[in-house]
Amino acid sequence: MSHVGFIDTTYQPNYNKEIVVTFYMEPAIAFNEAAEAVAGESSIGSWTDLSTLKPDVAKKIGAKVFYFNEKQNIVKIAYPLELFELGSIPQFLSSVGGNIFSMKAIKNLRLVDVEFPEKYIKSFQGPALGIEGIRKILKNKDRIILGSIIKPKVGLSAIEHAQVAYDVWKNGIDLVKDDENLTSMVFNKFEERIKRTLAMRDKVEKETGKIKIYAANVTAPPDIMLERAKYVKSLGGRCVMVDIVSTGLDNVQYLRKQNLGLIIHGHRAGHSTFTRYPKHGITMLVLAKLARLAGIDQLHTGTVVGKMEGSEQEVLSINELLREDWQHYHILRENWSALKPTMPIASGGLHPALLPKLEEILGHDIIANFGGGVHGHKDGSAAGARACAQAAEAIFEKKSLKEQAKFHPELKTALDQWGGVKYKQQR
Ligand code: CAP
Ligand code: MG
Repeated sequence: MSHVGFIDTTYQPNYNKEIVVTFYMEPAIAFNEAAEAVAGESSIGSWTDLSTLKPDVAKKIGAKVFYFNEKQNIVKIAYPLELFELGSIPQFLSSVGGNIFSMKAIKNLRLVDVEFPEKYIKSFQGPALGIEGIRKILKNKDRIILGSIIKPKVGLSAIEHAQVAYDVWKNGIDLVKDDENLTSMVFNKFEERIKRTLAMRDKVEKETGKIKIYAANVTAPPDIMLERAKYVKSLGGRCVMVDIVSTGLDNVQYLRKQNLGLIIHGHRAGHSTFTRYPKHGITMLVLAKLARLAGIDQLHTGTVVGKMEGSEQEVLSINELLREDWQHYHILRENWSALKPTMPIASGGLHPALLPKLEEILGHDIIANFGGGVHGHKDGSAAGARACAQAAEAIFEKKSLKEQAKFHPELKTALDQWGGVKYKQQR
């Protein structure tokens, strides 16, 4: 029987051949013993030495704790690629996102970041269209893309839904989306909603000469999800939306593999069940990396200024990762150039008065989504859409919203209505 030690602080990881994971760890036993247990359980080890584990195998594919800092609660582990099945997010999560989170040896454990070798990144399809593809479809090179979630989340009939979509598209919104919990309801069946909403899209495109996108929520068990995505495609749809946490990233991979040529819009409802508590779980950054691998073209990542939790530093680092080929803050250790970039989506509590600050922090290469900030406008959804478009126009022309509102009554009303609505901003 051989004893396997998983700690070697003299070890230099090979970023081309190993997946390097950074954990935040609060141990329930001695720090080094807990680190050892985490590395073992997530790779080849057990709670005892194993007669079946050959020393040469242990040496070759055992994980290595190459750095730990007890004061900062940081553990860095290098995992040889042989421990992973290429192209499989479920297998990755069963390893480094698996049993280790249940062990009594730890009080808290957080998967902070993962650095993937190029070979691993290349084994995934990534986005079919990416930022360039989305901008090409919309013929919009450099402006913020304006989106609107039809509200109420659930409660409109298919006819009403399609009419509201028409109203906002007609008045300056580029992308209309279903809400995360709107799938196929007794009073708003999926097929009817899609048929009617896409018919309205065609009508508005004819009337305005502008391209519009409808992100139809196909979230469902995989067989039904696929049927629905094919239905969207058959009616000339350009985009489907998937709730990536509740549906599962494996199902996103499955949908992407069908090569339907559709934009996949990733809604992250439920991510905070494991991303929010700062000491335990998996960070949104890691989820975003997995979403890009799986093939999400556009992903909700937060607003900083809106109603959802997420600090400026966090949202910026996620957006940078999604957009870039190389990850700057890793000193060029991770090469994502094999996969197309994913477009970040800012959503949650946005209204026109927040748009300048949003642009100042996150830049213009985003989709800005408005739900209540369009459909809560005192004069209705059409006026709400106009107010958003007027605010975006002002930003593009480098004018203040106050100046713009002098000649744009819908924006003026929105500013009067919501100018005072500010959420706590996290640095
Ligand atoms: C926004 C939204 C989105 C959230 C998701 C909602 O509506 O439709 O689902 O933005 O959060 O249901 O809350 P409002 P995140 O514009 O009316 O707030 O993007 O942070 O994942
Ligand atoms: Mg929503």
